[in-house]
This record gives sequence, C-alpha cells and structure tokens, in this order.
Amino acid sequence: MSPTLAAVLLIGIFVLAGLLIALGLGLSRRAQRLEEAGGPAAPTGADTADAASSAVAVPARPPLLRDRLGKTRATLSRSLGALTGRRAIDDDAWDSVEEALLVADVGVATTSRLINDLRARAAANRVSDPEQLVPLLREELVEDLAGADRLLHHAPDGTTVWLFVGVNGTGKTTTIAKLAQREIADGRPALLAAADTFRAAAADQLSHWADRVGADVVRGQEGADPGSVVFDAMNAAGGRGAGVVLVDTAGRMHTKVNLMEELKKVRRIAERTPGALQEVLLVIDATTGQNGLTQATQFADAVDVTGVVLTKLDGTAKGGIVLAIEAELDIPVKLVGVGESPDDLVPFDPEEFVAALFA
Ligand SMILES: Nc1nc2c(ncn2[C@@H]2O[C@H](COP(=O)(O)OP(=O)(O)OP(=O)(O)O)[C@@H](O)[C@H]2O)c(=O)[nH]1
Ligand SMILES: [Mg+2]
Repeated sequence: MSPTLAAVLLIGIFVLAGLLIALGLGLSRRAQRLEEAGGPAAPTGADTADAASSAVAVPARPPLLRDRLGKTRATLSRSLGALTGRRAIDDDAWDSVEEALLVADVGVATTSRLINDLRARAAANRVSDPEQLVPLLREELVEDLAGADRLLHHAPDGTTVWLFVGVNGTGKTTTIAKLAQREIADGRPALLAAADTFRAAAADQLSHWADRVGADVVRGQEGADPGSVVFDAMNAAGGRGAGVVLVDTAGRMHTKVNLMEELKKVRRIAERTPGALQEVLLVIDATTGQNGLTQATQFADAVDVTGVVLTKLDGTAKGGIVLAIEAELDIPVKLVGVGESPDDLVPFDPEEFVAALFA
C-alpha cells in the first residue's frame, strides 16, 4: 500500500471515530435532558381538558420547582449579579438587594423589613464581601417562611370539604382537578361540586376534568343556588363513599359585595355538617402580583381563608409575592401551580422554593 493511501485511510478512520463519538454524546445529552424534564412533554393547556379522553390520567412525577421558577430566578440573579466584583457593602450594594426583592414583587413593606433583618444578619456574621449577602439572604428568606401549617387537612371521620374561592380566571377549576387527582392517587375518592352555576360551561369544564382524573361530580342547573349544589354534593358524598368534596365556585371580584355575601352563604352550608369544612383555599394568580394581596384581604374577611394556592408561578417573574402574602396577611401558601396539566401542582416548601430562586 502506498504511503499516501495509508495516510488517507488513517485520516478516514479518525474522522469516522470522531463522528461516532459525537453521535454518542449527543444521544446521551438528549436522554439526560428528557430525564431532567420528567420524560417526554405531557400535553398541556385547558384545551386538553376539554378534549378529555375516556382514559383516566395517571399522575406523573411531580414537577420540580427549580425547573418552573426560571423567570423569577432570572430576575433575582440580574439584580444580585451587580454584587459581584464590588469591594464593599455600600449603599449601592444594599440598593441591588432591595431592587432584586422589589422586582420579584416581594412588595415595599416586606422588602424593607427583610433588608433591615439582612443588615443585622450581615453585621452579626461580620460579613464584608458583598457577594456573601446572597447566601445570607437565602437564609433570611427560608427563616421568614418557616413555621407555617401548610397541610391540607382532612376531617378525622366523615366527609371532608375543601372550598375554593378567588377572582375570575385565577385557576380554581384547574387546581381542583389537580388536587382531585392527587387525592385519588392517595386512595381518597374525590367528588367535585360544581357550585359555579353562573355559566353552564363552568360545570362542563369541571365535568371534563372529573372524567380525566377519575373523580365524581355533582352539578346543578345553570343559575341554580350554589349553596344547593354544595348541599347536594355533601349528601351524595356519604352515599358514594367520597372522601373529599372539592367545591368549585364562580370567580368573583373581591369588591362585589353581593357576590361575597353569596360566598359566605356557601360557606355556611358547608359548615352545617360539623367538622366537614376543613379548608377554604384562596386561589391567587401570581402574575397579578401585588394586586393578589388586596384580593386576599377581602376574601379572608368574607370567608376566613385557611390557605392560599398560588397559581401560574411558571409564567411570571413575580414569585416574591409568596413572601408578601405570608408576611402581610399571615395566610400560609399551601400549594403552588406551575403549569396547566394535572401534575403541575406542588406542595409549597420554603426550602425548596428559596433554593429554586437561587439555583
Ligand atoms: N401556566 C399556568 N396556567 C394555569 C395554572 N393554573 C391554571 N392555569 C390556566 O389558567 C386558566 C384559567 O384557569 P381556570 O381553572 O379555568 O380558572 P378559574 O379560576 O376556575 O376561572 P373562573 O371559573 O372563570 O373564575 C386556564 O387556561 C388554565 O389552564 C398554572 O399553574 N400555570
Ligand atoms: Mg372555574
């Protein structure tokens, strides 16, 4: 064999080997990405509920907050990034921390309290490097959120009722479907009460979800008294062996006095069975930011809210609202919604939440 031919062959072998290695690396990265994303993407969107198939959805692995809080994390890290390379903890450094919290919608009052606490913490730890403020802020936020009762409670015996309230479009119906799926997976039958009798389409939407997640549903006529639907659902619950009745109510502006009165009545009917009403969950859309605080105050006054479900955290940079809600209203955030599919509901865990903000 001529030396030229041998050289060409050798180069050919190297090129082929290089191609095979590159192909192998590409495939293993793709596999890793799929694994991190929890497998091939599930269908999403409210439309998927309408197109509900007869097959009951099987709960997948719950999503990781870290994967869904990208927008709030990016906002925080943009402002906190200004601390890098600074020589001292001066006014500009404190301004960067303050800006990070305000842009993430922590709110003015809670931000200024957190900054004061962080100043004290930095002094106590004799911190002089501005970058060290970031781990201290993480500690501060986790401590600020610690200690709340974030459980969803069940009646010790008999039927449990959870009532869902909130302004229009915040995600009440979707959250009910997500929770029903979770309860069923935990071995507790779920009965959905379509007490949103304002629009016929609302009961249809709930029925589609019920089919999809394998729950029962009780509905009334369009325009019927929502309280009567709750009454019927609670009566039916015993007979059908339902463990948890999840009551869907019509979205309403917190400023509409007559609608808030109607909600009080629904609550009173649920309370007729002593011990049944265990949770009144206010569903707040995180993308509305500080406006959520005003809503929460009004709903809390009307129906004595036991917890908040903060939805749409996946699509907003305003995740800091969690801190404002807890600090200013003293209502625990119990769950967060991070997408439109039945698996996209995560119990709120302060450590995981704060870690996701700084990951
Ligand atoms: N991205 C995202 N979308 C959500 C989430 N929760 C609900 N949605 C979407 O928000 C929209 C409204 O959800 P619904 O569950 O119908 O809201 P609702 O509060 O019942 O609305 P009304 O009954 O009209 O008051 C739908 O398109 C949902 O798919 C969430 O956590 N993340
Ligand atoms: Mg609804």
